Amino acid sequence: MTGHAPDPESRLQRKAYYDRIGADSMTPLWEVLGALVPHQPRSPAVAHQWAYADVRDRVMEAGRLISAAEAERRVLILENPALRGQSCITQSLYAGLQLILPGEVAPAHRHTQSALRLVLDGEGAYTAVDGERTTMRRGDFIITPAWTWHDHGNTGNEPVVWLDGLDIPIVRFLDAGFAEKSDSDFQAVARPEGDALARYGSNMVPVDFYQEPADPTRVFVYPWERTQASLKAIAGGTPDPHFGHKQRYVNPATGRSPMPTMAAFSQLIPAGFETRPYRCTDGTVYVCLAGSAEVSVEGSTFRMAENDVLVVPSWHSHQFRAGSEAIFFSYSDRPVQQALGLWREHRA
Ligand code: 1HN
Repeated sequence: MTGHAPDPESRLQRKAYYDRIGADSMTPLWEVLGALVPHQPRSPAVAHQWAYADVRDRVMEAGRLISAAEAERRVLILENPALRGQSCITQSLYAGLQLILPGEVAPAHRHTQSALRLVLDGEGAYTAVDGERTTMRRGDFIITPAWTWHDHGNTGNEPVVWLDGLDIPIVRFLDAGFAEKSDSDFQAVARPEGDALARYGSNMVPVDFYQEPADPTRVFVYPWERTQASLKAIAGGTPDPHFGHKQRYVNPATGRSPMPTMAAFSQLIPAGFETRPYRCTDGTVYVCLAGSAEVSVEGSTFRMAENDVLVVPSWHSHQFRAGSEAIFFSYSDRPVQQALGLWREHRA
């Protein structure tokens, strides 16, 4: 941290000392202090785009190599190029592309990791969460809160692909992971499709229903139809200079994020609109759902088309420029940072 380098004699003495204390599992703070407490976030992750046109074939190839049942989940993990081997897209988030073919089931299990899905491609799949099935349609944002039973199936006649977002690295960091498999491949259907949305997602909740702030929402599907209608309706107004028209998904019973560890957002960038540079401490995974846009991240430009995925690491300044009107989904660890009083943003 001091500007001057030690003389060779001191270096040798210190090195020998470090070796001696190393034998007692100790190490000097002063050699690492700057890296431990940086002036501002210095994420080891890099900005990176996965163009769906390029990766779709790779995903389909997996469908010829292994069944969903054998794989348990047939997923290609999107690994940050700077964090290879760690199964993560940022230091705190996991992302993957999951494929389910006609007639397949991904068997029921549950785990303490929370999951979100964004449906990208194909029709005819369903997912079941704690006894209720929902048909997966493109653009639907679906959640699987921690420790809820979930299984997926495809009763249609085309492959279905969605993006999985999980808080795996957070749970791993805390060494708090539990998981179990169900005895049967799929859960018994306990309630008709649409039940949760009717009970908890229609501006009302059951009369005696109250939740704690960290409780996940009982609404487990946020249909694209509703998201799109909301964004289109507000797009007539003045866009925010940094976001265009940006909404956050909430647990309607609390106003908090749908799950305690991950926030999700949907935003419409009007045609021809350019957002001002923005950065925040939550590294964010963006997916282009409609239209196309250029996103510049710290000087690199990514041309985003439908179903493309882009990761923007913590404190990386980014800016959108939409040719045609574009809609982006995104998710991040923001609720964790906010709960801990760590979250910051900067609007240039
Ligand atoms: C999982 O349960 C799913 O249920 C997807 O679809 C990806 C990655 C790691 C651990 C569990 C799913 C997963 C996962």
